[in-house]
Amino acid sequence: MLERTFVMVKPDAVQRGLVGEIIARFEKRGYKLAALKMFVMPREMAETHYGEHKGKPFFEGLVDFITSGPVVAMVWEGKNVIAAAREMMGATDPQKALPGTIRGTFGIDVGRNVVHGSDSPASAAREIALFFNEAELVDYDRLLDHWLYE
Ligand code: ABT
Ligand code: MG
Repeated sequence: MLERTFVMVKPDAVQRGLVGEIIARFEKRGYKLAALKMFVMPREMAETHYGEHKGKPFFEGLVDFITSGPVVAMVWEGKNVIAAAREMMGATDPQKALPGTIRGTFGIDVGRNVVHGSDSPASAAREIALFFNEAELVDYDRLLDHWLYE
């Protein structure tokens, strides 16, 4: 029942001081933080992460952007968290993202869309394995789960 997804605060949002705001939304919703780290993504890792877009006109600019400064990479855990995180983030293009979503609240352009979240269970598994090793995925009990799940 419990899923894990990969969420990343992109370099634009780190620069703009939105790390806490984005983490807070997942915390307040009730999702459980399973891993967290900040680093500048090596180019090779970025090309692997965005491999599905290789050859597209925006690929080089996308890799330039995502490697341009620190990102905050996270794993969030909970019921249906993969789809829920995508809904919380809003559409890829912030112009099309609903008000109240992360991108609809904080973003303007598609190439500066603030946050990343895995788009499927297969992507989540692949991305978590790309960014974290087993020891970095922290397994712990939270006493409040009883108040979140019926
Ligand atoms: P990511 O979470 O970054 O993967 O975005 P999302 O899954 O919502 O959207 P996709 B389609 O995976 O876009 C990846 C990044 O490519 C940028 N992009 C996308 C463009 O700049 N122009 C385009 O026409 C498209 C389709 C937006 C995404 N990220 N950033 N930064
Ligand atoms: Mg994507």
